[in-house]
Formats: sequence, structure tokens, C-alpha cells
Amino acid sequence: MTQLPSPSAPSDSARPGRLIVIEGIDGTGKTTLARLLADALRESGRDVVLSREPTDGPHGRRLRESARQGRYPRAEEEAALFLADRRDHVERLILPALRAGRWVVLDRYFYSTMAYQGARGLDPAEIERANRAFAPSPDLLVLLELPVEDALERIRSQRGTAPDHFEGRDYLEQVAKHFAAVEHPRLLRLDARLAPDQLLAEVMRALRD
Ligand code: T5A
Repeated sequence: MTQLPSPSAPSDSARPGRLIVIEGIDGTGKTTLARLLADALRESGRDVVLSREPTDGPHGRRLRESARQGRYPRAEEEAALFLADRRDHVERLILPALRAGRWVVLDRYFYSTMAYQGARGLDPAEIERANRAFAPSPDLLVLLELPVEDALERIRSQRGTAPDHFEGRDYLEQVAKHFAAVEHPRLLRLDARLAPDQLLAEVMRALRD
């Protein structure tokens, strides 16, 4: 069994669980890694919640629909919906799980808003400030990095669908620049061209360290 920090050794006494966030541009393998990580943590005896943003709640469903049908013309309106979706997510799932000592693995979080809505012209620092007012900080932030060309190729060939309205090449280049500028005290940047098992091993090593 993998040795990981004890869940009874809280990083914050108000929330003894752990929050692990996986971020990156579209097609980098976030969902694949999040699932592998959740399984590995469960095998090591942790009580794990795996979740994603946009969520499956009412705001999240509207946002996913906009990725297929056409985006909100105003970036402010889009950012407000992501914020509302996250507020629900934090209140209903993330904070209760952390307070119960569970490990929460998230496929996207507010760094995506900073990067994607930042790429639409909004101020990432302002987005971060608005989110930090209610959203707990991750204990580990994993950033998957992949050239945009490779990401688009994965979306086309492996997902079997055309890129959606969030996935234009120039736009994703801007998003990638915003992700490159993200700072966090426990940030793990990984080359997403590694195999999923290798990526998992890197994350588990970071958690042990
Ligand atoms: N958004 C989201 C915002 O604009 N603001 C926000 O605040 C938030 C939260 C939907 C959109 O919403 C935007 C960003 C998005 O455009 P989403 O549903 O998470 O968000 O969209 P995607 O990131 O596009 O989700 P995907 O599931 O398509 O991409 P993943 O999760 O990064 O990749 P994954 O794991 O599904 O893998 C993609 C393909 O690559 C293969 C897989 O088998 C799959 O075929 N793969 C690998 N191949 C080689 N090596 C690896 N290591 C691989 N890992 C996976």
C-alpha cells in the first residue's frame, strides 16, 4: 500500500481532507489522470471524491451546452456562470467532503477560469480574487502541459469529434499562456506527452513528498 500523508494530519483544522486539482488545456488528459489518481488513492485506503468542472448542475449544463452550440457573446456573462457553478460545487460537494476528511480530486477548477476567461480579455488576477473569496486552495495543483497542436490532434483523432467552441487554435494558444503564468506553492507541472501511468507515478511521488 502506498504511504501517503495521514488524513488525520490536517493542513487546515477546519478541513482535514485534501484537495488535488488537475488543470490544462483541452485534450491534455486531465480526465484520464483524474480517474487513475482517484483509483490509486482509493487503493491506498483514502476516501476519495472525484468531481469535475463545469459540473453536472444547472449552470454547468448550460456551459457545456454553450461549448457545443456557441459561446456566450460576453466574456463577463460566461465568467459569472462559471463562478456560480463553482460556488454551488464548493458549497454542496467540495467543502463538505474536505470537512469530512475526504480526498477530493478535481478535473478543472478556478485556474481554468483564470486561463480561459483570461484569454477572452478578463483580468486573471480579478478572477482569482473573486474565486478565492469562497473556494478553498488546492493542497496540490497539477498542470498538464501539451503543445496546442498535439492537444488538437488528440481531440480530433482520439475523441472522434471536431474541436468545440472552446477549442480554436489561437484561443488555446492564449489559454496555454495563461496557464504558464499560474503560480501556486504546491504546483506540479507535467509533460502531458508522458504515458498516463507515468503521469500518475509523478503525482503519487509529489503527494508522498
Ligand atoms: N472552461 C472550464 C472554461 O472556459 N472556464 C472554466 O472555468 C472551466 C472550469 C469544457 C470546457 O470548459 C472550459 C474549458 C473547456 O473547453 P472539459 O469538459 O473539461 O471543459 O473539456 P476538455 O478539457 O476538452 O475535456 P476532455 O475530456 O476533452 O480533455 P481531457 O480531460 O484533458 O483529456 P482526456 O483525459 O479526456 O483525454 C483526451 C484523449 O487523449 C487520450 C485519451 O485516451 C483521450 O482519447 N489521452 C492520452 N493520450 C496519450 N497520452 C496520455 N497521457 C493521455 N491521456 C489521455
